[in-house]
Amino acid sequence: MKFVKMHGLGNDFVIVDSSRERLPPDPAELARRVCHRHFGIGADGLVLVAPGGPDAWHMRIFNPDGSEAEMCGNALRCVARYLYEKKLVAGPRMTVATPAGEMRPEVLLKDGKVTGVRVDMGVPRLERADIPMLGPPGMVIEEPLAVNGRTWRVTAVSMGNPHCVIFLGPGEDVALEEVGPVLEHHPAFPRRTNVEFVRVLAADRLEVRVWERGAGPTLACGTGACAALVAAVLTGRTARAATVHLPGGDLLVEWGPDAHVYMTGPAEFVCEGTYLGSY
Ligand code: ZDP
Repeated sequence: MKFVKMHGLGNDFVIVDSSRERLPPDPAELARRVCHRHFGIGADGLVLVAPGGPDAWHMRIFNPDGSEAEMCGNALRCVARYLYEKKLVAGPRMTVATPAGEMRPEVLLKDGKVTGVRVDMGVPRLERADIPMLGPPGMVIEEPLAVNGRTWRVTAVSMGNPHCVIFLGPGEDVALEEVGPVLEHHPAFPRRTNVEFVRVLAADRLEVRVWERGAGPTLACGTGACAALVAAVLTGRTARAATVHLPGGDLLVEWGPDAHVYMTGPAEFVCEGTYLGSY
């Protein structure tokens, strides 16, 4: 199986053109094996791409635990650069269909060189049932949720995939490895959830740490950065555009007047090769 490995701010992916490889109908086991850091290639996700029309591709993403995610921001930037540099699309603008809907990435160029990728991530969904989260209808804004004897105030945002955003006060800290998995599996989230701990540094700067559903702590999460900005705007903490500092680097996130969220950041190639393991 031929693959390309890429990363966006250290959130790394194995990308496979599923129209050219014979893959199992259920890629869960393949994802678990390929993503494994010691027994596989090592990645935060397995991304399958396939052509779906002129300058339109499909993308599916599987977490290291084998579960399928509806959306993935960092992988979208990687896929856009991959399609552009491998000349699988005609130009820098393209459409990539995900289980969460059609996304529109644009490869940014300067003097013919790729400097980054900007993605129209679509309109965030805020209705509780759309997260999905259990409870009465309405938005989930700083709602108390008890975990391990401590009450967190959670704001729930769907960027196609579920996010639970928690703001940390100055000096307040959290043991991500302890709280992350409990929130990920909290019964309030029937499809589990990604978890973001957010510190507001300024009206245009956020610091975000992510516990990803099906993956654990990662160096960056594109949809998580978008969810954090949306939650910060909803709670009056920031303006509609902010730089989001993640452990792996920075993303620019803008919640446009058209209600779409735009994410801009890097996408880098690591290597390409042939996976020789079994699956
Ligand atoms: O929703 C999920 O299950 C996530 N683990 C998918 C991956 C999200 C990602 N980190 C991103 O950048 O949006 C890749």
